[in-house]
Amino acid sequence: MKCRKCGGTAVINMRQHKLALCADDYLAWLPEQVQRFIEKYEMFTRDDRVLVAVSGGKDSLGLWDILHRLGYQADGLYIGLGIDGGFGYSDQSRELSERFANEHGLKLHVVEVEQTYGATIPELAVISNRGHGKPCSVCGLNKRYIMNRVAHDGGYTVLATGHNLDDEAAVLMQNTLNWAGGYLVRQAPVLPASRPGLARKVKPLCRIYEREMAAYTITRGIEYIYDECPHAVGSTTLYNKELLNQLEEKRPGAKLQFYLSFLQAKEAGLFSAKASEPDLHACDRCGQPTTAPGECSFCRLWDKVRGVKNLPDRVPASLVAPALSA
Ligand code: Q46
Ligand code: ZN
Repeated sequence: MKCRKCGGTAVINMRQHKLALCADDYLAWLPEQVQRFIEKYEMFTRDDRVLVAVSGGKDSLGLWDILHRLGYQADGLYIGLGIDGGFGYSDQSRELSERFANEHGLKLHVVEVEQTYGATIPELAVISNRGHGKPCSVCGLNKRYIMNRVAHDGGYTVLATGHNLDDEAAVLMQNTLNWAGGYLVRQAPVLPASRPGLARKVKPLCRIYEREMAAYTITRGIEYIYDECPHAVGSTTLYNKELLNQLEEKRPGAKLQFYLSFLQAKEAGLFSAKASEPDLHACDRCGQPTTAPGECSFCRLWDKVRGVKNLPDRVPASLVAPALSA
């Protein structure tokens, strides 16, 4: 297969775009695409300070690399969840994130949940008895909270995550199967900061296929963790991704079409945001915006754990080391 731009040997063939490219042209093409979507969805500009949530995986490291190459001010945030899975999942992912930051001279904030708050995510799931034996619900709650806190404490205006098209299409499929109106209204490339204290959330890779990100990171020589989080095994999201891949196999571009048609339908007013924005106020304990009366769900979760584990009260004043905050 030949590169459509230069006639050299292609490293990737994207059937949905009818486009095959060689390594050099691909490494130039993908960031151009991402730049196009950043502008199209008005995600951020070069004046914004962007915080990229990095997990050590191909999507988040690839995103950080692309934003850096495009000239954005992008720092990283790694959240240590304390997940082992028999192969040191969290340790490995932290090491790869730190290596990438060091090699590129980039700033990485690290928040270890256990050191900061007193328990690992799997421990927290057992103690709190939430999530039916799966740590994903407490994990999601902690990640969202810590990302918001670091963005706020460090003065970042934008929080970028590495969700790719496959992630977005799989979630969209689940939300559609459930006709989960509230989630469908909020699923978007950009979630504006609804209140001071919340950063704008953006997904610059929402139109990039997972295999395109894998090809990018490999071609760029970025080392990333190949294994998924051990708790992702058997998840509905992975199952939906498989189904969508089968569809894509028969109809190249089907996944992209599914997602883009959804965005267009939203634009045309198919889903109304009438479902009223929930009222936010400051948590009594930590001050982060919350919809819950009194303390936010993060603080209530950790209160419970502190009681069981007899931990000292250790809500940190800031999650950003003073030397790192700008
Ligand atoms: S939620 Fe669940 Fe993920 Fe947390 S415990 Fe692992 S699979 S990392 S996106
Ligand atoms: Zn709180």
